[in-house]
Amino acid sequence: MIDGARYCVFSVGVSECIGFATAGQRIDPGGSKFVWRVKSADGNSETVSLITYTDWYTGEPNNSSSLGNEDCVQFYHGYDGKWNDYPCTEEDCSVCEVDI
Ligand SMILES: [Ca+2]
Repeated sequence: MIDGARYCVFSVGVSECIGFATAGQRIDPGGSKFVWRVKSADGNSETVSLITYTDWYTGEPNNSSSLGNEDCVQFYHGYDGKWNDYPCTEEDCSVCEVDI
């Protein structure tokens, strides 16, 4: 059986990804407050915590997309892996946590 987290790591090569979705999400539309929304392993519960450490790329978060509000957080390859806010509706590679 392949679990979702491991599958996303091994099915998509890192070199194919220009950005990685995270669990970060804006909570004040157009503002600068973001939280981590992390689901439990069984998916039945969620932990929400205010993001206090940030690593935004210069000028981010800018909420500037023509596609809609940039309410999700990604690690963006074009920004040396620093953070970018981008539309939650955009497909992206995933950051996964796996047991080792
Ligand atoms: Ca942005």
